[in-house]
Amino acid sequence: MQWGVTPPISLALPQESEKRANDALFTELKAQNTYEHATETQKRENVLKSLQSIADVFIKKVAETEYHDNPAVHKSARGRIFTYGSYRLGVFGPGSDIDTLVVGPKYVTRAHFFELFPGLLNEMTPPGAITDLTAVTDAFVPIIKFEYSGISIDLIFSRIATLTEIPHPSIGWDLLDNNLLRGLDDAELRSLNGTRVTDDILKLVPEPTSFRLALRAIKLWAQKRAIYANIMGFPGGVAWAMLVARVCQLYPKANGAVIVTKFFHIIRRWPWPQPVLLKHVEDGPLQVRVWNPKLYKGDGYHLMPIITPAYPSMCATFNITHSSKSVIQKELDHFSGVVDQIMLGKQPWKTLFVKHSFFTQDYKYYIIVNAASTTKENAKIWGGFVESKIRLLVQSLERHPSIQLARPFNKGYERKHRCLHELDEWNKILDGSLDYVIKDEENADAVKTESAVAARGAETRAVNGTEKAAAPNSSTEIKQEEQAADGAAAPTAEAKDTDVKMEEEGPKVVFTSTHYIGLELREGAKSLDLSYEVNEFKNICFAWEKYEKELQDSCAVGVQHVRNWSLPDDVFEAGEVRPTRPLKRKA
Ligand code: 3AT
Ligand code: MN
Ligand code: MN
Repeated sequence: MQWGVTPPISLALPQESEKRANDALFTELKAQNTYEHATETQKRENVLKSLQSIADVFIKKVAETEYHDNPAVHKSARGRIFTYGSYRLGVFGPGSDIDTLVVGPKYVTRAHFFELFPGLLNEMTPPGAITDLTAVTDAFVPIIKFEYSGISIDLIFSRIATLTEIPHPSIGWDLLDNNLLRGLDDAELRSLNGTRVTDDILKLVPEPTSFRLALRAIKLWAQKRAIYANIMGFPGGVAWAMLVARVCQLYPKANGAVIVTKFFHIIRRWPWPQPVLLKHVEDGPLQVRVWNPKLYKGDGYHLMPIITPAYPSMCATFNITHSSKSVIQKELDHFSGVVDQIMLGKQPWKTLFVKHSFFTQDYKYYIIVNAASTTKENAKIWGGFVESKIRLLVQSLERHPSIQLARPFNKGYERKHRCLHELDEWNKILDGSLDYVIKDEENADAVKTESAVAARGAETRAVNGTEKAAAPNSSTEIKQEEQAADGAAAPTAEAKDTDVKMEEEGPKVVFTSTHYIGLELREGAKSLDLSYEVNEFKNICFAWEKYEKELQDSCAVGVQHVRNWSLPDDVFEAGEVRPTRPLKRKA
């Protein structure tokens, strides 16, 4: 039998040494804390059982109002819970959420879900069990998020428009039948999609145990290397899962350790933009778009297409940019050598999971994008929006003739500052020097520009327990620069502990979320003017309707560049060596 779209490469069973390597991998993954304790997993199962009961009551409630004169409908009214994401794939760790889907019959709508489910959650669980509940009705995938006994839950809903009754729990039922999608709107289709894709992936791998072990290893590796983040233009969890699944199909009898090794060798040589497919792309009963570069020009631009198996197939990696592709390629090349050493017993598995050096070594120049707000709530909304646009900035930086590579760090930093300025000045302050000319470090003018950046950074530093904010003073620029060198425009880590106190006293509190983009310049590029790219990016941010209507008075965005030695303290971990400024030649 053939798994996937080509015959297997090898049907070999693991050799003794490969079995030992597999055991060692399992041991290392446990040591890296990627597995949670069995009692915690039991807790998750109980939570899911409870959610199933709540879903049944929810559907019954709707049945009673919509069909009050039809007891037959009440009697058979029930819902069904499915999961997707890492929980469904069996690769969740201690910090994972449970991605959960509630499915109801045709008369139950998303509006019912948002109206009734939060109340039922509170009524049907012990007091205090449900916390931090937020409902996002207008999201791409509408969602209710909450913590249930300390476990994060992402809860989404879809009805099945062709069913008046959800099958009895004694009947095995999945969502893989394409006809179940008939009559649904886009949000409902997307809500069903997560479960359909994960279920399909599991069906399309020959040996789930090997798949899971290998996927845990690859996910941990990708996280450690900062190349795991869909929103930032790297593969997300589903895309990494599909890559590993494809390798499993090519080596149906291999164990996890062998899959990991083959993963690096196969994916490193993948003839992109040829897509990674787990099965042939299916046609289906709906008038919806299915990934097809022959039909849709846009699909032809995907650099590393990894295609979801379930109808309607989509590209899970449409976000990938030239830079992220080249970063991923470099990582694959390097670690293909490392895994070979590991399989030869010359290196331990932990060398695969070594941390990235994004801030410590990789770049000389960094772009800093700051989204700021005077309220925590708006900071979340505005920060999320700005984050979703970083990729566009990265793509426009990539088009700049002097830039070889622009790599966003995979996660943002949330901070809290005290600011001596009114917010209307923040758009300027966050920009640092207000110009984006990066010049050769020998150039005296450039050094001056950078001091200005750093000095402005100093003005906006947060106050921590030991240090009060230095009032800005342009005549002591050099001194402030020194101060700021260890924290330009960023507070130190301790600032978080003093949050409460800070809010009550003194100057305005400003919340920021900050993203870093590492820049590699083309050979010979001595100076670089990024004002066009930066303004274009800011205009995109300022053009957001919600910003214009609601956020303008409380939110700001700024972009600055810094040298590696001016990065803030809190991006470095204890024991990491931060870049230092080379000693200046006295002229
Ligand atoms: P964790 O173990 O939870 O960290 P995961 O793979 O389960 O890993 P998520 O819970 O973030 O990751 O996501 C689960 C799925 O939800 C993956 C994807 O199908 C969907 N999803 C997550 N974020 C988004 C998004 N912003 N837009 C669309 N789908 C998303
Ligand atoms: Mn998850
Ligand atoms: Mn989730």
